[in-house]
Amino acid sequence: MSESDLTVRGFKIFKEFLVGEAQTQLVGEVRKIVTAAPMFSPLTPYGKPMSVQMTSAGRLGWFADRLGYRYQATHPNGQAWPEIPDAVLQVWTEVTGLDRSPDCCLINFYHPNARMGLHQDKDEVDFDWPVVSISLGDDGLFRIGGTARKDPTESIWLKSGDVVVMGGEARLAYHGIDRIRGGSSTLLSNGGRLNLTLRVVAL
Ligand code: MD3
Ligand code: FE
Repeated sequence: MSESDLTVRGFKIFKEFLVGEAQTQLVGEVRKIVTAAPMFSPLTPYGKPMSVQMTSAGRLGWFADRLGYRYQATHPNGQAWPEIPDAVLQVWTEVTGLDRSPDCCLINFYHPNARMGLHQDKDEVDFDWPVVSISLGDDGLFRIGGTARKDPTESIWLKSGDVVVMGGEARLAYHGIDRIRGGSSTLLSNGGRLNLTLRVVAL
């Protein structure tokens, strides 16, 4: 880790891990994935669409409808998800040092008015594997709590190119995105924030 990196409650934050051309390259990879596997807004169990749009790459993708949250091997259009791009796998390897590749690269897109409520990621089989998040585009206000919903939270702005590793105790921490700072980045021509989340899902 470098001078500007920080650890907040077990969240390892690599500030601007990706700069310049590396960010542009990842956006290009995301565009290819979205062409093959279009973004959709999953339904919450209450039947209301989430404000975040998403799609996935990898062996398993995340999906939600009235039946609940789950990983599945196909996009809602019935096709297999695209492969996780090598440039994305390279980030995973560099920040985790693991031999095992992630099963899922969830791609979340936030319009400036989108948000993601405080939640835990518990749909995976083994919480010993870390989760890696890559932020691209507009700044997002990331809220981090503890392992109980009532635990106090603190907020940090994630910027384009920041990479976060959630391992150990942080793996089951409550977290969410409260706000997007629209117009804070020119990386995405139509604005907004992309987040790539890499996870080992199953054995
Ligand atoms: C902390 N996404 O997709 S990434 C999600 O920016 C999600 O799109 C947010 O929370 C986003 O589930 C936050 C950071 C993140 C991802 C996974 C985590 C934080 C996490 C898993 C455990 C603890
Ligand atoms: Fe999450």
